[in-house]
Amino acid sequence: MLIFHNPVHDKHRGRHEMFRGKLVPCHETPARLEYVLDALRQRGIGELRAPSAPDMDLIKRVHTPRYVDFLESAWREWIALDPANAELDVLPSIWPVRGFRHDVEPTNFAARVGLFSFDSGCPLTSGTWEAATAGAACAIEAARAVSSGAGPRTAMALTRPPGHHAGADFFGGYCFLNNAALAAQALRDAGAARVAILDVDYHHGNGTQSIFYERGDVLTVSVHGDPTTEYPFFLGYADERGQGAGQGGNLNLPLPAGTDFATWTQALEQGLAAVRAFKADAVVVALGVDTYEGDPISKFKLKSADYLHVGRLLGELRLPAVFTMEGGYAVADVGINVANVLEGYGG
Ligand code: Q9C
Ligand code: ZN
Repeated sequence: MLIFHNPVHDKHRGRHEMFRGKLVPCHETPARLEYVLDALRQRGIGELRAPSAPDMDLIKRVHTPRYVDFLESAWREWIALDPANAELDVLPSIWPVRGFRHDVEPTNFAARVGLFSFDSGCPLTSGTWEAATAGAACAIEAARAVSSGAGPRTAMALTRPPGHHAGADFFGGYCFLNNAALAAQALRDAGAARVAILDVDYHHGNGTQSIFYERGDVLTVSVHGDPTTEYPFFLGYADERGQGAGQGGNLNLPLPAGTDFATWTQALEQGLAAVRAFKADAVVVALGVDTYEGDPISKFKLKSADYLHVGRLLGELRLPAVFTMEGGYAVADVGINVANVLEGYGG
């Protein structure tokens, strides 16, 4: 297995996220990835690779050009407003909800931050652009590596910030560029006619779903906490099945908070059955380990040893596969849990 590791992930370093009227320290920290790297090294899992330059053309096909341009210039604009801003993160404070216009792009910076985001828990920092684009490069190269007939059939984009909440033109949920969607598009471009994305993060992969909702060539499946009570609340329900050419091409498997491994596995099996029925040529696994019993912001009950079994079940698909790193906030155990998935997966 090839592991494309983002060497500049730690340039994205949020200070605070808004929670119940207070700014609290970010859950999504650089240490998360260091624990994964340590666990993989210790157990001799995978061959580490560094990515080369990101394919901006591909990024601007999955995301809108105006959103990508905004991300690229956001930090510069922020500090141009006031040099003292260099010590602060960018957080949105106003959003165009129902009845407001989305076609106009105000020149005001705060207005554009709101236009391109959906929550106040996702700080944009001085190095967010550099880290997110290098992460996108990891995902794209992982996809290209498993597409070349001779090479290994499994690769991982070991990166942060994560990606699955980011849509074509918005950030949120600690995500800026949708690495899983970029990997899926790169697999399509490299010749896979049908690609499935299987999202096992605790939270619904709203960004990924929205990007492919009207497309028939990419199946999106997500097993997650029921959005009636769990973030991101406004998407991820079972009746969202896709639209137009994408009709039937989205499957949501919401589960109540408190779900244990036995019940979670039944949902995963349903997801795997959908991937098989779709006759996917390749799969992208959006791997979040915030389903762990010790996760501070999530409510499923998976134990570390369960992740070996998760890996085995995913491996039974026997498809070229790209893993992307999504959530998981029990920082010291994230490494063990991710390494267990990859060890169980084999290859
Ligand atoms: N105080 C991912 O797992 N906020 N994103 C939760 C906690 C958002 C999670 C509030 C959670 C986003 C990639
Ligand atoms: Zn998550």
